[in-house]
Amino acid sequence: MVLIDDVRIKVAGGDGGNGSMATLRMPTGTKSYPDGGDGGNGGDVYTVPSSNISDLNQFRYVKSVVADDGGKGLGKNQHGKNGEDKTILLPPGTKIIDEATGEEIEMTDQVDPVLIASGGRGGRGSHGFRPGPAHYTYTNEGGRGERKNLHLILSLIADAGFIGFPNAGKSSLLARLTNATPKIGNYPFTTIEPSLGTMPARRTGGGKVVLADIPGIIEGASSGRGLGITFLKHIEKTKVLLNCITCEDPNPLKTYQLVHKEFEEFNVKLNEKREVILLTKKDLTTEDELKEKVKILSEFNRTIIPVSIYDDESIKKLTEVILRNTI
Ligand SMILES: Nc1nc2c(ncn2[C@@H]2O[C@H](COP(=O)(O)OP(=O)(O)O)[C@@H](O)[C@H]2O)c(=O)[nH]1
Ligand SMILES: [Mg+2]
Repeated sequence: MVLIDDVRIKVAGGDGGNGSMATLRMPTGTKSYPDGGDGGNGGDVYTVPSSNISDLNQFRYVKSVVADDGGKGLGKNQHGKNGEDKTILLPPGTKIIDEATGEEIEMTDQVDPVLIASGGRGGRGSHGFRPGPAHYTYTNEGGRGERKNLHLILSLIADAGFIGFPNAGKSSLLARLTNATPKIGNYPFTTIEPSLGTMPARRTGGGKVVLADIPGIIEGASSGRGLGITFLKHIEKTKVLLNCITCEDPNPLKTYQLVHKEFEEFNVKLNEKREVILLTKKDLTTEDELKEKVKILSEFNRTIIPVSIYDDESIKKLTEVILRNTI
């Protein structure tokens, strides 16, 4: 499944029900009294942020949210049923843009629902109108519900970010652990924006952990070259960095230092961030070589996990470490 973080939907309040034009028939010779009830109001559409949701996948196929129409009024002055409201739960951080007006609302952590499209009012029934044909000229139609085209954009803040040089295996790990489908292979410059995926976190009762594959770090990124600032900014917000160094690397020490040199130039605080070193593609090396590389990197006092996308045990371990560091 892909992660949907940008979607266009239609929302509409329910239409108001028509008022009834009923007339209470009295015995012949006496006056008749209009007794038609009012139509019910159309339901409203609300949005409310929910931290149990971390994507916009609910709109993958369903592209519209329409509240129920109000029921029509009936004779004997019976009021039509009000249409039920609809509430859209959105992940915090979703920006809602009204395409017609450009108006923007950001779903933050507030708890109060925001009215997005109001329902039409129910039409007036004939009750209380003066008897006689004149009342037939009153309009009793229910009002139309408000209709809007909305653009929803979710800026996900990643809990954990894969960093490292191109070809280190970042995209493969993201694809292995999450619902994301990033391009795998040597595509260091195809995406400037990090790809994101969510990983279920059952421990927290259905919560999700957001992982980011942050495109290849290259020398000079901190001075604005290459992918530069955009991705370093993303790194800043994550709770833990997953520093990927491939076992194919003949000099993991130098690679580690280069990545950290970039951090230092951009923002020293990044060096204080929680970090796990992933020795990736461990299936391409021997036990002895792996031990040697772990030893070399152990001087940095970080957790080191050898992983391979082909080794379930290592993926399981990585999952646990990510959960432990992000929740
Ligand atoms: N043998 C092996 N190959 C891997 C592993 N992980 C990734 N690769 C390969 O390494 C190459 C680069 O992987 P990719 O995920 O695109 O790296 P990225 O540039 O860091 O995102 C691809 O050809 C992958 O198929 C692994 O665990 N074992
Ligand atoms: Mg990649």
